[in-house]
Amino acid sequence: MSDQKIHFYKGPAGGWGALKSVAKHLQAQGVAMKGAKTLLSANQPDGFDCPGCAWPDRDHRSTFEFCENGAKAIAAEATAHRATASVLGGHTVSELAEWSDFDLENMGRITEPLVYDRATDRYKPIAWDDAFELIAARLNALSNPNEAMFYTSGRASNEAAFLYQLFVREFGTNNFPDCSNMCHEPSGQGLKPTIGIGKGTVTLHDFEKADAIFIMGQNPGTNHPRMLGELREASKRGCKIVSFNPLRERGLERFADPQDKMEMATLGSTPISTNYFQLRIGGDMAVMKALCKRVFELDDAAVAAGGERVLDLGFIAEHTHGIEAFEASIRAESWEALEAESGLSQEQLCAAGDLYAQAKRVIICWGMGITQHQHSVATIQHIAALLMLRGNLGREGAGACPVRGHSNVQGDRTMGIYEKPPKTLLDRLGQVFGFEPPRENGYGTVESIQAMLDGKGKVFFALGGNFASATPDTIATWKALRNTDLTVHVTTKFNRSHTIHGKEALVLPCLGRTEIDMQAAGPQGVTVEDSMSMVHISSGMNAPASEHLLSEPMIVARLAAATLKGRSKTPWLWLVEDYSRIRDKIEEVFDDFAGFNEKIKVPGGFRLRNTASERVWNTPTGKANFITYALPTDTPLHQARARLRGDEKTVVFNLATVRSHDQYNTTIYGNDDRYRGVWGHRRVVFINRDDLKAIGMKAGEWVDITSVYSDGDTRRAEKFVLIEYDIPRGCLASYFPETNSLVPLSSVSIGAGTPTSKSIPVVLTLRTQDAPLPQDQARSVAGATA
Ligand SMILES: Nc1nc2c(c(=O)[nH]1)N[C@H]1C(S)=C(S)[C@@H](COP(=O)(O)OP(=O)(O)OC[C@H]3O[C@@H](n4cnc5c(=O)[nH]c(N)nc54)[C@H](O)[C@@H]3O)O[C@H]1N2
Ligand SMILES: Nc1nc2c(c(=O)[nH]1)N[C@H]1C(S)=C(S)[C@@H](COP(=O)(O)OP(=O)(O)OC[C@H]3O[C@@H](n4cnc5c(=O)[nH]c(N)nc54)[C@H](O)[C@@H]3O)O[C@H]1N2
Ligand SMILES: [Mo]
Repeated sequence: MSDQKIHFYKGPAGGWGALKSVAKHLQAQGVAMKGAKTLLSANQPDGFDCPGCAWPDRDHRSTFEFCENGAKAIAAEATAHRATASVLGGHTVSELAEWSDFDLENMGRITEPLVYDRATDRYKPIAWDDAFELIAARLNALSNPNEAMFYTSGRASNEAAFLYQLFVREFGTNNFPDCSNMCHEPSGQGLKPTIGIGKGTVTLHDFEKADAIFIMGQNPGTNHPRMLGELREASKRGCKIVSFNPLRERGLERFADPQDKMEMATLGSTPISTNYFQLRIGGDMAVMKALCKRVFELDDAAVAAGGERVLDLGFIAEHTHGIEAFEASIRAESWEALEAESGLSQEQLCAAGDLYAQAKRVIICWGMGITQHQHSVATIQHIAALLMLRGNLGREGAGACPVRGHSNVQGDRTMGIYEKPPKTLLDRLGQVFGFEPPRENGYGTVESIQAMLDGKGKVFFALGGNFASATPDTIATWKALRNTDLTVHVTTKFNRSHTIHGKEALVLPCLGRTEIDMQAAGPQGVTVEDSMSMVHISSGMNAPASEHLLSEPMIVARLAAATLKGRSKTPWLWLVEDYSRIRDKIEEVFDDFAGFNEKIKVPGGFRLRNTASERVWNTPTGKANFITYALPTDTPLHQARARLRGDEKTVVFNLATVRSHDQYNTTIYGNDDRYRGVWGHRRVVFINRDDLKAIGMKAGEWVDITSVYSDGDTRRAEKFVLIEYDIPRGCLASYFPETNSLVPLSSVSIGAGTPTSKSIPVVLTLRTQDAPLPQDQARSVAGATA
């Protein structure tokens, strides 16, 4: 307990704290020397793409762009620790299942393929050929290809993803649960019908030109640290940076660039946000509506005064559809309702609207604080609408910027990892590879879990990720996975999902991004697409963690060759001798990749065509569409509060599950959350001081969290310590994956199926048996001073 403490983090984001943290992580992974060299190759023209996040690289310049959390991700992969077959086989899987995520991960890189042995309850080595034959036999024995699910985590390269989707479709199904289903799916689903493309429209160049950058529901200081560099530059030249976040986040307040000698020497830093709006969790649609309402009001005033119009009438007339109905719906919303749902006052909302209207060029960025709610799709359509009102799309310095998570999650989708494939893609695949692709839509993530629960999903195959930990409704999901006949995980390290297995189970170790990928034609590079549609090559430079590892493209190719023997016309093993052959095929299927192998020779690669940024609208109307949607007043939170009204003692809170500074999704690097002032803890709940008083609890006391849904099941997460924090009343925050058990499978965003991990109605109950933390340690004043 002695190393567990809570105290205010006074420093800026970045700075010396970041450098110290990296040194610690490199040392812990035993990679201090090799690690330093490895870090210098991150995001370099001849180096590898950092597996940390999907934020683009600035010009691939020769200086190393320092990123603390990128460094941690790289150190985790380049670790000197090895989970050899004898290390893993030294424990039963039941024993390993009791270990923490941190301890599982910390065993290090897996060195050879493993198969679960039921008799001894242990993983033991298996030859690669035998592993592929086993999977092929089980897949081919299914009564229907749709009984198999093929998960992807967004680190898979374009080459691996392309082969994977081709294999799965030749096998006969579109069941592609994907991490994207839990992540930015609503961004794609929201933007596609609105602006005709399911991606963001901006590039880094636009960040240099914007007059205002709005950041909604995103914590770049932790999750996209290199973005802070752009924001810092913008802030220095007077660009307004307007944040909407229920929590005070250090990285959105101040940033010291570890590469700026002056800032480091003087302990100086640059303020990031010029304005910080602490809205209520789930209040973003109300905020977007309020900003639109303000724009209409300002425009009315301009008309009355005979001044310059606030609406961009030219853009609206030429490029959009549906303004009349949209305007009517916005004008009909009352300020009272918008205040109640956003948790911001009319004055604050109007001030934010004024900031928007005063800026000529505006970028709106968003992250998981926007996408993991019931009404995320509609919220994102309102973000697009707000941009459209002033022509902030397809023009320099302006646009939509959904900030993607995994380093190639956007590329995987581009390559066709999608459970609802467009007909054009299937037609093309069929032509190029000479087969008849399955035409019915497949399962996404939540649907796959349901299918496995219902006994309809019998084989679960994962290309990366940690499905058992990343998904909601933990008890149901684990039951689903255990209900299968076979689980297979392609992975770099041992994780929770490998302990929650089917009747048979395989763990197949692959090369990581940082490693040399040697094939028949020599060392191979792979390609990735970042958040801004830039595609470039990534080549590893470290010796592989073990001589038995295969690359992901090779694993997919050998599996396909074994499974589709005699049925497939695709030259699987020939394609992986030289990945430029795979890229030639990608080019044959996707027109936007014309000249692929040539284009990636240019340092920094090339940008995929982005129609919306050219003001070409691939929508049924041929225009950018204003989509109207009434302010929701019947969410699970409203329902829970209505149901428990009258019960004086029970307060229903809205809980958001977020990332700490020391984790990469389900990979836990450590137990500190430096910028939020938490040290040595993960089981914490951030709560407002006045709420603590109202429920008669104190900071440092321990609680259980129970979610309140109407399906009759009780979902509880136990033993969390209360931390006083600068967060609006009625709102709580806690870390994922510890709290995933609270979200039922049925609670998903409308139109995208994303689990609603950022708005969980919950109640807190005191645990009396746990000794409270000392008061002074549990009182966090983080943010309160800003
Ligand atoms: N180091 C590191 N980097 C990562 C990751 C990681 O785990 N670690 N994960 C990667 C992945 S896959 C992703 S998707 C991204 C995730 O990056 P982010 O989108 O930054 O993810 P989160 O930490 O989930 O939380 C986002 C923010 O939303 C705020 N928030 C919560 N609820 C609401 C709300 O209702 N409205 C608003 N406006 N804000 C809200 C939270 O306070 C938090 O600051 O990062 C990627 N990069
Ligand atoms: N409650 C709650 N749940 C969430 C979220 C949330 O905010 N709240 N966020 C959601 C989001 S945004 C996402 S993207 C998902 C993430 O879901 P996933 O992508 O499934 O999870 P990760 O933790 O990123 O996966 C980490 C694992 O990937 C494997 N791995 C690492 N590198 C490689 C590699 O190069 N190749 C292969 N084959 N494997 C590798 C390692 O085994 C590691 O343990 O979680 C979602 N779940
Ligand atoms: Mo994500």
